Amino acid sequence: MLSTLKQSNKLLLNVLDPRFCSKTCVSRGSALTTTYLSQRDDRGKVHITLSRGMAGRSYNVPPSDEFVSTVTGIATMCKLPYRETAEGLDAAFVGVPIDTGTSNRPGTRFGPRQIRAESAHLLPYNGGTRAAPYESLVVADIGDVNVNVYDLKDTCKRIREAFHKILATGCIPLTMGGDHTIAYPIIQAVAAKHGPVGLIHVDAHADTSDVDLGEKIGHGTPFRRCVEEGLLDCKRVIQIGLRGTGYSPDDYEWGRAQGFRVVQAEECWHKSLVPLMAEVRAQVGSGPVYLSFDIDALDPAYAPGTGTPEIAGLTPIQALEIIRGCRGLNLVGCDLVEVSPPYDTTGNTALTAANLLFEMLCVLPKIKYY
Ligand SMILES: [Mn+2]
Repeated sequence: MLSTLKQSNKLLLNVLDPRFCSKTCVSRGSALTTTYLSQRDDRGKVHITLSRGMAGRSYNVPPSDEFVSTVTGIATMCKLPYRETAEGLDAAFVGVPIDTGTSNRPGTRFGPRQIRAESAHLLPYNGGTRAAPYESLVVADIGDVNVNVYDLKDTCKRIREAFHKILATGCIPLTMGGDHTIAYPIIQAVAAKHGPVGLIHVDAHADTSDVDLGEKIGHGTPFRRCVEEGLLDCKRVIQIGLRGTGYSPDDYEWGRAQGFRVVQAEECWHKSLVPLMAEVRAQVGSGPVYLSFDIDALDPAYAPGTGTPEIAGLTPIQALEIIRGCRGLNLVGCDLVEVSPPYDTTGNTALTAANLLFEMLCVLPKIKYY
């Protein structure tokens, strides 16, 4: 049984369920109409989803915990609807649950699941920037790429093919890793659509090694592969947060020799990164740009749940300054990688990742701000 209840500005919630029958809701602007769709399953249980219509389009809005408990429901990203494909979406959250490219601690195959679980706490509006992403773009969670946990090269092929399909619909992917290997096949698909892209790469590590143990594919090599294949517009590549021990004093010089701007963590200490991001926006310009954010860019005090932590990293405030500083850029895709839940029993690393992914959504092109 399916029923849709709709009034112009005032909404009567589902009358089929006694929990909701006395509630009413007023939408936040006269241009908006909000529709609650209630569906009763075989056991008589009622399920509520919400969509918001504006200017002839229907938007997906996470259910308000004014009516629906935070802890209920299948754990999709931000409690958005699940969709089988990216068709009809402006942006989509997608998981790539692998850790087979990891050099040290494993566990990032569980990243997307825990990020989704912790994201239940996120509400629809950005209180800091006044962004209203769900009044601007049609967004959903499209699930995970069906990776092959026994074969990393086959996994890369599966990721590339999945992202070709996502990008062909015009949808912007917001990817939950997974280890950083995934950036290589994703950027292959992104560059196939957009040509060589700019890159804002936030990380403790350069991830530009040539080989590890003779292997070309791994989480330490994705951006070397991208450069070799001409997928990056190297004069529009910025790496931020690099630090820690290396193989030689010249570890970051390979990237600089390609034309990258490399901003080591020491240049970020004790500072707001707002001025840096003004320079980044000038360097990136109006061309297509991809944002790849490794959670290990943050200090392990804030994000211990990751495979290759390095001390003295960025703060969550600086992470917000970087992402919010991307507003106005022509972002064509974003990822948040390297969350390894087994190393953080508090869930804070995944909670931080969920927030950063929401912030990425809030700076995509065409987002409305109040
Ligand atoms: Mn990385």
